Amino acid sequence: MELLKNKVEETSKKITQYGYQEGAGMTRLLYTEEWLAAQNTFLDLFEKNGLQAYSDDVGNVYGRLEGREYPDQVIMSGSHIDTVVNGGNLDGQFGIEAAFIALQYLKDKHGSPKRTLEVVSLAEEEGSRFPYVFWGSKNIVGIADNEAVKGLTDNKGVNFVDAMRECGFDFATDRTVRKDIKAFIELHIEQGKVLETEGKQLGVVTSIAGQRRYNITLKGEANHAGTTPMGYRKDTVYAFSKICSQSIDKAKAEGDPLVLTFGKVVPKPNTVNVVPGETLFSMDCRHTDKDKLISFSNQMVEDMKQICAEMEIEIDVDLWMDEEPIPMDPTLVDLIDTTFEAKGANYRRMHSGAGHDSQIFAPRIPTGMIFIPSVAGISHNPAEHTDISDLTVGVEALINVLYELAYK
Ligand code: HGY
Ligand code: MN
Ligand code: MN
Repeated sequence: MELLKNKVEETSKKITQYGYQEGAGMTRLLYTEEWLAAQNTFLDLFEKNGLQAYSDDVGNVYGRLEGREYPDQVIMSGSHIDTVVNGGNLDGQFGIEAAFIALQYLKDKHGSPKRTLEVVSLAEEEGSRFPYVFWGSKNIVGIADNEAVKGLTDNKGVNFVDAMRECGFDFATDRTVRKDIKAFIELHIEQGKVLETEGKQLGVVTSIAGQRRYNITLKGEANHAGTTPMGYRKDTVYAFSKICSQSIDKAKAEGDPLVLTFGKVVPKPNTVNVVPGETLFSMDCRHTDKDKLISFSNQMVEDMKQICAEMEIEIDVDLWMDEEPIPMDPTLVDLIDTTFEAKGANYRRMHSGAGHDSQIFAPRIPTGMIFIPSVAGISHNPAEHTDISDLTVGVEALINVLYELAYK
């Protein structure tokens, strides 16, 4: 365990430096300089540690340990290299580090596997720079929407394709779709507090909640803050505040596991003495039940249209992400469970409220996820933390599961 603990600390230091800012946490967005530096560092680490290192057409990075009996059967493990703005250095990043450390350990201890093992550093999952999610994993399974990304710009007006080309990736659309992946295993921090509250060290993920994300624009009328009587205003921040308050109250009334978040609110012109004529805001709605997710989010949209009609404010609703709840592969869930049982691990089965690349792989490739605890359940925050002992137990758990899949 000491060896694994040192490897975790050593690898984390090498990657965290790209995108980390003292007091502001991690910001490593798709196709930025720090994103490219982190991907190149993983390529170099994989190369230097006996793996065949390569990247694909969109910048996913792989380290391959060829199988001696079934080289065309790939057991893949990894996660995403991108982060949210001002997030932590474990969400995504640790799943790649853990897979890399696991492959090194397995190679050193058991030699070549029967089936090929690959660690993957997925290009993008969060949707933090451009309003498109799972760009890395969707390209691997061939469902990326090229038309959807072509016109996208980030909040500085940089175009998606230009950003991609700046990192050396052409926007070719005939990309290779992987058909050789026989299982995908993702180790990830829980980003909630179930494991910590119950004193468990590991989670066996059974399903991933569905999520719908919207960009909503309210158009009222910009006007003078001093000369416009309250009764004559078309104030979009006021309209947003009504929408937000009513929606959150309804979400609370609906109860767990439904969650509703208005994470981004941008009034225009965002000036102290101007009645805000326009407000752009986001809505993120999630549920483990597909029908409830659809009915609740549709109702929220109807409610906001009603509020806007009463206030004579225009509303435009763009549903740009719509992922239904996804079960993990039952055989893999059982395999992970029995492996943990056999090792006397302190674990429980649970669903994931957070989205993950595993939900893109799962309908197409047998997929399983392993959780480790998040201190105080905090994530998407510079305070995101997991104790080194839990990180190390997570790597060990991943080693045991990958051994079952690739060496037996
Ligand atoms: O938002 C999520 O659930 C994930 O962190 N992308
Ligand atoms: Mn995240
Ligand atoms: Mn993540």
